[in-house]
Amino acid sequence: MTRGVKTIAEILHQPEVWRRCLGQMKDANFSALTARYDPRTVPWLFVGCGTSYYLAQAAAASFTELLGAPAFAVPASEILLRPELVFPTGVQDYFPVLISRSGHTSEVLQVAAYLVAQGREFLGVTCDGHELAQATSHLLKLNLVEQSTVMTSSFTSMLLALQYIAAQVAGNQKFLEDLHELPTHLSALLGCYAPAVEAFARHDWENFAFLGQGALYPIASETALKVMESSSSYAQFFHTLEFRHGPKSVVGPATLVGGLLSQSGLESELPVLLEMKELGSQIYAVVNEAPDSLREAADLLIELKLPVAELARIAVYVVWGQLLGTYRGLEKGLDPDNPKNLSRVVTI
Ligand code: F1P
Repeated sequence: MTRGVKTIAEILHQPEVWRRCLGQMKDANFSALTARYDPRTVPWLFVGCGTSYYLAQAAAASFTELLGAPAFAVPASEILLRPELVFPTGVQDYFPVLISRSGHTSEVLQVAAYLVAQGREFLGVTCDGHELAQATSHLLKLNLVEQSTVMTSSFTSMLLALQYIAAQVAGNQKFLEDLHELPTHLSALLGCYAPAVEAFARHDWENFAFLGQGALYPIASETALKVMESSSSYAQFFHTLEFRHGPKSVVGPATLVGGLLSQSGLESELPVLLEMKELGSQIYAVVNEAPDSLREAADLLIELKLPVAELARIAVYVVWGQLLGTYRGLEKGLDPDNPKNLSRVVTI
């Protein structure tokens, strides 16, 4: 049985998929989106489930950073079960963005129906289309077919597409150029680091904690989810400095602590990771430029050296967690193409 081949192929083919999706975005026109709402002031509300919820969080951070707009992310279930918390009384103007690789997830479709019943416009972001594509005239459907149960290239490609929209609306040409450079850089990085991740995944940790601040927090969340889904391991995720406030009690020789370190926050974030090394855990670090202290301490160091804006790097940060989870699953004798307990779409 050739376990995990589909998932690994989809992870390793991300440079080609990114190139194709970014090319698709070049020809896209989003002026209709901003015809009725000022994109810099309307609160953007990003909605998704599972991986697509973490994508929603990363998109919200990207829209705020690129457009200066208020932007929030909620799991679809919160709108269904606690709408009064999502829409405080008096909040009228917001622009929803519903994200779903399949376009078939029940909770997302129920939110779409809720919005349609209110006569509210929304943007649908999907790969497969299905009912979500039928529910709205504002649609971003990526030219991407992903067969694996777990989301990998769909997560990164939809994230890049949403960052593309924000940068295009903001008129940030440099950021758009940065995004177009990423496929070439990722291809080189995969050649350099994928074998190291595969070797590293042979360690038999009992638990994992992935850390990130700002737009890297949802990337840390998605990294943990990939490890959970693909290797049936227990992984948590925290804002980096939050890890000191209690959760670090789990740290020891059987723990892997992964730090997704920003350059702008490195001075505060790095000491947390080094402290966990002192407490006996192994540490995995993804960073753009590594200081010597990290080079000496890291058990696995992925140094990106990307000559692009910090926000344009975040999709690249998740790739190593996608590989780590998949290779860890294979080491445990599992099949990441058919992850335990999971289905490709959750319908209820
Ligand atoms: C969302 C999702 C995935 C998860 C699994 C089940 O799917 O929860 O995040 O990894 O594949 O579905 P979608 O709404 O983006 O299709």
